[in-house]
Amino acid sequence: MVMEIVKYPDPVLEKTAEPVTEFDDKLAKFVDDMFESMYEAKGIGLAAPQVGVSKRITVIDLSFKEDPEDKIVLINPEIITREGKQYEEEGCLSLPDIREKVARAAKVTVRAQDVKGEWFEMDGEELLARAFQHEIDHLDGVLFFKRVSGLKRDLILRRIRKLIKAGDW
Ligand code: GNR
Ligand code: NI
Repeated sequence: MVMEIVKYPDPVLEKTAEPVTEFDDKLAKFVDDMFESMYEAKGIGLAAPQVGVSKRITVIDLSFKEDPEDKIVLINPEIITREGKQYEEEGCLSLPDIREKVARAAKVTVRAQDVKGEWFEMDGEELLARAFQHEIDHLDGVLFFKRVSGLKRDLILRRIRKLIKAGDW
């Protein structure tokens, strides 16, 4: 089932999401629905708050191909190591058509649970490292415009306000 993606300034996007404690069929179904919604929206990642669910769940697939091999599910994820720096453009399905360069770690290791509740670790660099950091930020209620300079953030907020006023958001 495709779920609707909520846009800023929906308050769910700025809340700290709750840890997942039940690894049941309902969770597995929700994760499937998250992938379906992400592919439909043509994103490379999606966090549960973006579909209005304040839980620490995110899905990532850099390939767009719906190949089970490329699907990454992170439940209750944490970044355990960060190395280096990168500064590249990001977008967000909850901030349509807004793109800005964001400073991120170049390489990270995440520790997370899978859909069955098993803990695992995974390394990512370049785009995957960006996706890990972007999605985990969503679980902490942080949108990428909070990580750009105050001046750029004000410009983005002004643009969004204008779009909302015009009914184009
Ligand atoms: O589709 C997305 N592209 C993207 C590009 C660079 C860094 C992060 C991302 S994630 C984003 C989808 C999204 O909003 N996930 O929360
Ligand atoms: Ni996003």
